[in-house]
Amino acid sequence: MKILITGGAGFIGTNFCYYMLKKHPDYEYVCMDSLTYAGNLHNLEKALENPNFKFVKASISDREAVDKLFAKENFDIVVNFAAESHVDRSIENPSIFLETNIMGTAALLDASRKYGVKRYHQVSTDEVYGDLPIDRPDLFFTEETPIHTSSPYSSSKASADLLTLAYARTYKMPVTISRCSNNYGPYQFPEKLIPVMIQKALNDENLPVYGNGLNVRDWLYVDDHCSAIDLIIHNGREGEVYNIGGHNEKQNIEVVKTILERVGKPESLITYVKDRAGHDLRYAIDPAKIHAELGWLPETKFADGIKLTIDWYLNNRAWMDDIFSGDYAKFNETEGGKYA
Ligand code: NAD
Ligand code: TDX
Repeated sequence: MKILITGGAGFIGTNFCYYMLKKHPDYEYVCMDSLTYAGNLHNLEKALENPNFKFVKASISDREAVDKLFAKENFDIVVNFAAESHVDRSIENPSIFLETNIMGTAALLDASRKYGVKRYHQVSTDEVYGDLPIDRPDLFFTEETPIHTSSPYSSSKASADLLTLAYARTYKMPVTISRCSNNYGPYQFPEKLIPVMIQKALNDENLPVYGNGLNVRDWLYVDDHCSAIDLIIHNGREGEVYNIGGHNEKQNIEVVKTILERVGKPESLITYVKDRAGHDLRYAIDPAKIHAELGWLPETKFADGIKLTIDWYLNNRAWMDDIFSGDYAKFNETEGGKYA
């Protein structure tokens, strides 16, 4: 079995590479990543020691490079993590989100079709459903919830989902889609809530909480996302969408206070700042379908996962320093070039 993992030098992709190498050591893996600011080749150093793992520096939007790779490798499965993933950046500059998330997905779908890939899996997000009211804890996103996006990011992800489903219907392509809630864990880039707060707390800097801090996110430890995708690509039904989430809803302010307590820093560091434009109020996944069909359940409770995550950042301060000094980008540039 040969699997293409796109976006494997980013947060979830990196965790997925290690999860799969451990779970299916006999498979062959190719990671394709263009190493944007969110990609970090250092993440994959251990994986690259494995003869079954290869890295290719290329963009999913580069049709020539994509075609060349597919022609050479004859993939059985494609798992597309590659994306621009940060909502705030999409508000500042939507166009790269459309280019990567929509046109890049289209290029991968075309190559998967041309070369007869047996399963194309699109990694999507619960943000395609928009948001839920804070005062209706009885409501959850199901796979039947209408698409109703709020940000350029979520709109680009929804577009990619619709394209993927259109290829399933029109060309009878064997596709699956997963829509996951907020992930947390090792290797998350320090622009997302949890690593931002850990990093600032460790440096005694103010912790910027958007708006009133009462927005709710449904947190999933990254390995639980990986196990769900592993099940879907092997046993999920073609043409289906699966929601992934573990009933771990927390207000942002609760998450921030938990981090401060764990690292022993005072709540006086919390600073309320201007709210995000169009800020989604609440995300909450109903994972009944993936549980019923594939037997998936998350293994890590938030209380345990957040400890594991904070400990990882404490034990890997060099990883964070390397990002803030900009050294990782230089490494991506020089080392990444060797894999072009
Ligand atoms: P990330 O930003 O940490 O990583 C994205 C990776 O994609 C980086 O390695 C980057 O270099 C690469 N990339 C970007 N543009 C590329 C291109 N044109 N060609 C090749 N590679 C490119 O993102 P993440 O948080 O790991 O998210 C991975 C996927 O999961 C995304 O599709 C995202 O929409 C989805 N998702 C994320 C979350 C979450 O909480 N982080 C939740 C649900 C779904
Ligand atoms: O500094 C901050 N302060 C703050 O209050 C940051 C970075 C975020 N926030 C808030 C905004 C959100 O309510 O925390 C919440 C989480 O924010 P992000 O980490 O930016 O994640 P979110 O916007 O919820 O989107 C994430 O989950 C779904 C991922 O970034 C997406 O890629 C994924 O699809």
